[in-house]
Amino acid sequence: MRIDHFADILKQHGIRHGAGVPCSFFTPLVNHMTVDPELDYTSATSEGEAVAIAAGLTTAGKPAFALMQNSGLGNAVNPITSMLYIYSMPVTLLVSHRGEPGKPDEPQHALMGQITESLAELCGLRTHVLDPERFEGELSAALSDGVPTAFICRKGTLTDGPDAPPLDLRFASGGQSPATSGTFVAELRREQALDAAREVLNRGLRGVVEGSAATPAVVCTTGKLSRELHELDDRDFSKGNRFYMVGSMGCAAGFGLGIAHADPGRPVIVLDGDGALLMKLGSLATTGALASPNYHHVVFDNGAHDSTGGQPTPSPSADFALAALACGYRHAETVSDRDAFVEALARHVEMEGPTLLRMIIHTGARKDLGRPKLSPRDAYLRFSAFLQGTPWSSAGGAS
Ligand SMILES: Cc1ncc(C[n+]2csc(CCOP(=O)(O)OP(=O)(O)O)c2C)c(N)n1
Repeated sequence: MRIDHFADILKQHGIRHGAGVPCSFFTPLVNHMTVDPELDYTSATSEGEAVAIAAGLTTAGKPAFALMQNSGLGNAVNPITSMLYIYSMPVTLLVSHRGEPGKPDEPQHALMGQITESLAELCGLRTHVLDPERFEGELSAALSDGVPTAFICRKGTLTDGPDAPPLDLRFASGGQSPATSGTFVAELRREQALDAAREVLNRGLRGVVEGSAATPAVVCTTGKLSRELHELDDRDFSKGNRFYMVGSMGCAAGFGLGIAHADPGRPVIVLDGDGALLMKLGSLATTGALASPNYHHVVFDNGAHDSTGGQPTPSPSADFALAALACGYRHAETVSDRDAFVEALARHVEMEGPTLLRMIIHTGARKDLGRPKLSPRDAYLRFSAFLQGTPWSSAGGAS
């Protein structure tokens, strides 16, 4: 299938964005996307991150695909099962088929080659082998049914891409330092810090949430952070600008990045945990490279996986502010007291991003902490409606 024809089908169905980790089977597509001004490709650092970025774009009304070698399907299983599947996000996956049974290939592809289709199906993806005759109809059906779908792409299916333009790269080293330095000791627990942040997070929200471009989109990481923020002021479902990620640990950053990329006019605030950020630390590099001015990363760093019992993470010796700057963020700093946090957060969302604010906190949470009562499907529909400025109608009410 000629790549220009394949790309035309994507465009005709509103897909102009993609994120991925490449496979040589997709070289024609990736090369085509670098020269076709109507298409946009983000190079992700892991296949799970690619899924998260494509999910963010799609949620914000810019349908997107995630592209990966079938080896990377293994890296993406959790974001597919805990995010695309449970929220029923209509993201298209393009998965190459290395190690196709009966065809000679490298040994590392032998097992995954045998299980690729069945693994995609087991992950809840509507799965097709990419067939030039059927692709358009199957893509159209997947998008109108609103389900996550995988197209398994065999060797030689996509052809005739252009050569990649030559790269003229400059490699940065020894940039700026974080705005704060020294040793930081926690004063607040996460819930107290979230409480202090609410005024900024809710800025621009009126009684009934409207899709004003000034209202920040707030993406909350997995675990107790989401539960606490929901309990603090969204039990009446009034905060349509919030998305609580119930699984897909580490994907809040990529998901928020997809949203920021889809709508540069909307501030995006990602509330992350140290464990989650460390799980997908490559997101810092993707964010720095994309340089979205509207992206603001806040890391609640308690040096622990607090949500699962407080087991330590290596974050006390991992300076996220320094790492963010090293990856291309425009501004980063660490704070640990309430006033400095509120001041810095308010300042960051007004700055040109990407910015990163590391707030040092204690472990610990209330014993009687509840859970967001919206079903995952409704949580997705509510947030997507907010981002697209459309009314939210519940798919089935609170769960
Ligand atoms: C892929 C994956 N691995 C592990 C878990 C279990 N889990 C849920 S929350 C969490 C801890 C997250 O730690 P951190 O991001 O530091 O946030 P904190 O709980 O400290 O607020 C873990 C390990 C998960 N949900 N998904």
